[in-house]
Amino acid sequence: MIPLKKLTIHPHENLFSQEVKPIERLELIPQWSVLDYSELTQVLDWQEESIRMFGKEIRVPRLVVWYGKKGYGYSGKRHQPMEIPEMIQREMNRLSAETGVEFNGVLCNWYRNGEEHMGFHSDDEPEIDGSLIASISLGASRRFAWKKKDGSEGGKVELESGSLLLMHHFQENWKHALLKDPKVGEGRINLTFRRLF
Ligand SMILES: O=C(O)CCC(=O)C(=O)O
Repeated sequence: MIPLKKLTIHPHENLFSQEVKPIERLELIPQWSVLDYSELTQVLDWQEESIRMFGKEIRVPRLVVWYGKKGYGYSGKRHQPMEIPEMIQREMNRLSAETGVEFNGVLCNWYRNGEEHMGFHSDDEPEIDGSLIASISLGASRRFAWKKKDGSEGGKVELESGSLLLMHHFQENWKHALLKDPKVGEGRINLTFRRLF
C-alpha cells in the first residue's frame, strides 16, 4: 500500500510509477470540474437500486443513475439509454476534447453519507472501452482504493471535490473501490464517464 501521507499529488501526477506496465496508470487532476454538488443532487434522476446476490435482493448502498445513448449493464442490472442532461453533456464534451476519447455515457453515483460506498470491482464489461474511464468527484472528500486482481499490491488516495481521476488501461488487472468512512457526514457525487462500443 502507498501510505496516504507520502502521496503528494500534483496536477497530472502519475500515481503509479515504475513497477506496473507504463500504460496502466491512474492520473489525478485536482480542481478540474466546476459542476455544483447541490445542483446535481436536485436535477439528476436518482434511483434506488438493488442487485441479486446469493439468491437475495441486496440494496445498493448509494443512489445511481445512468445517462447515455446506449444502455449499459453491470452486476446483472441493465440500464436503459437515457438522454444526457445538458450540464453533464457539456462536461462530457470538455472531457472528450481534453482526452481525445469520445465518451458517450456516464454512471452517476450519489453517496449520501460515509456509510454509503462501493466495493472492489473492475469496470471490465465487454461493452465498454477500458482504455480510459474518467471519474469526477463532487462534495465530500472520500477515499478511493485500488488493488491488483491477484491481491499482490494496492493503494489509496483521497478524492477531493472537483478532482478528475483518469483510469488508463486499469480495468484488466486492477480492482477499485470507494471505501466506507462512517466519520463523513456529508454527501459525495461521482460521475464516471465511459465509452461504450
Ligand atoms: O465513486 C467512485 O469514485 C468510484 C465509482 C466507481 O468505481 C464506478 O462507478 O465504477
